[in-house]
Amino acid sequence: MAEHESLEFGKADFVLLDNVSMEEFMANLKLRFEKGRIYTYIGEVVVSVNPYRAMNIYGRDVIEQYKGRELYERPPHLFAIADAAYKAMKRRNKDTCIVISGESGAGKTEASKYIMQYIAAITNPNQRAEVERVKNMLLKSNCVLEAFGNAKTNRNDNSSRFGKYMDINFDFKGDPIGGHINNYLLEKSRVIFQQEGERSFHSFYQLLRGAPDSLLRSLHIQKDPKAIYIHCNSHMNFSCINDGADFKAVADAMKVIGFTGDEIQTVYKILATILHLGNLTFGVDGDVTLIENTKLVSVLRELLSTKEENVEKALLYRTVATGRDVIEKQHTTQEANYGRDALAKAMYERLFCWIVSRINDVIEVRNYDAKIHGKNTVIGVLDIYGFEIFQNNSFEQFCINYCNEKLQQLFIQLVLKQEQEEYQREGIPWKHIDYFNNQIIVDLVEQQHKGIFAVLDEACMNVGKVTDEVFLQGLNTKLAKHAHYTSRKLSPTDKSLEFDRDFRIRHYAGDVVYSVVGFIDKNKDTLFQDFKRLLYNRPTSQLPCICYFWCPGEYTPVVEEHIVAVYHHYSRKHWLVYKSTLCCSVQEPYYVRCVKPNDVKSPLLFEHERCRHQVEYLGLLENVRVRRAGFANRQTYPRFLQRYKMISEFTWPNHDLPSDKEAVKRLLQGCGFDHDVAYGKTKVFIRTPRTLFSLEEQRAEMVKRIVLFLQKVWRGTI
Ligand code: AD9
Ligand code: MG
Repeated sequence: MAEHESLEFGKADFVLLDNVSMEEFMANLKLRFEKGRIYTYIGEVVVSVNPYRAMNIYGRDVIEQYKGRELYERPPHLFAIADAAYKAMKRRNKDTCIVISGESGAGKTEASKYIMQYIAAITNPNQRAEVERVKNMLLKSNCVLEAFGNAKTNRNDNSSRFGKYMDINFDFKGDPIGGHINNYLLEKSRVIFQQEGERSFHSFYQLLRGAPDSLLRSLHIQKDPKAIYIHCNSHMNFSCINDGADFKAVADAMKVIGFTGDEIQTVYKILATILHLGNLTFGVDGDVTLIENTKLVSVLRELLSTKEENVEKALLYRTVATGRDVIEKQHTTQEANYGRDALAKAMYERLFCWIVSRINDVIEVRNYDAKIHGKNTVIGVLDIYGFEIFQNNSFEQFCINYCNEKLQQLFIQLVLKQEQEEYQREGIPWKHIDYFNNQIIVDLVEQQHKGIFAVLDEACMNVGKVTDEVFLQGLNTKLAKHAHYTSRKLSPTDKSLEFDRDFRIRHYAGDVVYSVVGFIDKNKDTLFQDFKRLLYNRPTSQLPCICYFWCPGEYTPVVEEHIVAVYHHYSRKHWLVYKSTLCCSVQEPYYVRCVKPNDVKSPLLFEHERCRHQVEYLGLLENVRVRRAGFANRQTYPRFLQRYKMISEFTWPNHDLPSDKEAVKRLLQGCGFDHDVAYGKTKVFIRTPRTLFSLEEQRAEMVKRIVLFLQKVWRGTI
């Protein structure tokens, strides 16, 4: 527990509060925020409040203060948690991960970057060139990922629109030797549409604002273009975002990472292609659908290095199978519009995945020996998009908020549930601490047969025309009695449900009204095969990377569209399953819980109600209660003895007591720590970290004495 700080700054660990009540918790959080102390512990969990101003607490000098120190030795900081995760990995030779959560704009991405900077700064004391290279790549990759995966939303000017799990691999010395980035579910609909006040991905504006005139000319883009996809001009300029400078920084970062000049040019071409696609309009002549602005077709042909007629054909026709025949069917204008937008979204998504895979190529653990023989341990850093509520919430918010439910479930399982269950199992006297378990909401979404995803998937698998309304009816039938679900139909008098298309989920973090419009379409995520053919076939497109966008196995010349659809929602589900199993079973998680102090990005404003709500739904008070009544550390008796037996004459070199448990008791009584521990059936539980720290110190002292003694024996001076 961090006790060293002056009380003027409040309690550095919520566990030290005189009374664990919401009032005291909030008073402490507020006091610390106002005094510029943005981090506070709950044991080993860091609670962070977004300062919305540059803090002078991340420099080299501060890093030095945290390096190798115990958590409670220094004021609370992200660096301390990063160090703890790093130490735990090294000491126990075990994978660890740092899970960062909080709503949109609470400071997760910034936290993840500081954590990575810290790890980069404290490792590789010998300046090995390969390790330096890996570190540099890991740090540089953030800038590229943010350019292509972040956007301004109404909640956050630099909002992550994808989930990111970054693994850093370490060799036996504890130096980073590689890494891997998993990206999850990019919000690609943003490519074609943004809500009022929001922007598309930064990359588009960076190109328009930062690219030299010659480049823009070659892409057939004017400086202030009318680009429908990014409803240009009105949203180009945000004082807090410097697109022009960022363009250069991202290009430099890409070069450092190893993107070739050709590849970078291709990236620009794809961005330009997408902007041009957005301006493409369709009309009809009799019953023939045609492209109205034909000049754009030749621009697209040039940018995609393909044939003009191929572009036109892919935009206006689709190949379908009818029985044994394969025919080319003309799109209606509506279908053509749909196809164009789907192509733009798919291209951007593939571009993003390709960029991530190129980064992975260079940061992957290279050294064969390190991979096969060496002890290779991992620290993972999970930074996803935070819980969000907008004026209009659709499928994207639904997926993002579900993802946050899963993360909360993970926290509950590990911090609140298993912890308490272990005390009970071990026979430690324990009064159960109650908390809200959001499993019920997770089930609402993912339960087999009657969860929202099940109903949605069933609707999408239906070959006939199933509309969003029919899907909503399905939900109403299956979920009518669910406490966390309702809809306009089920609650006709409810004022928050304005339209027939609305349904509402009572999330752990608040009520969200979703509009069902577009759910089926977005879940199906259909992309006409003809576009894949256009871009995949090497003779058709000559661009260096675009052919990798669609690998050969991913489409067969004529597949019924719903097969493609199945592929997509399976991928949607898999990533969530992967994430939760990953963090749950293999690794030991450390938590950073981010709080957003206000909705106006002010460094001064601590909106009490807003913060209280977050503290409540994050379960922080319950976390303090469990932590306070609980124990900081636990170890099995044999393991405890193995490490500390040398500090007691009763156990060194071996004990003759009836059991290891008795021996541990004797040892701890001898050290005067008996009052701070509890003896379970198989494990000893240590209440405060200070006790453990003191045991470690005594052990280190003893090791020193033993070494000295042995040296004397060897030299024959004894
Ligand atoms: V989202 O779910 O991706 O929309 P995040 O990631 O939680 O969200 P982010 O880290 O992007 O939020 O923080 C939002 C903004 O708050 C940043 O752009 C900074 O302007 C500001 N911020 C956050 N943390 C810090 C900090 N430690 N110091 C200074 C900060 N400013
Ligand atoms: Mg973020």
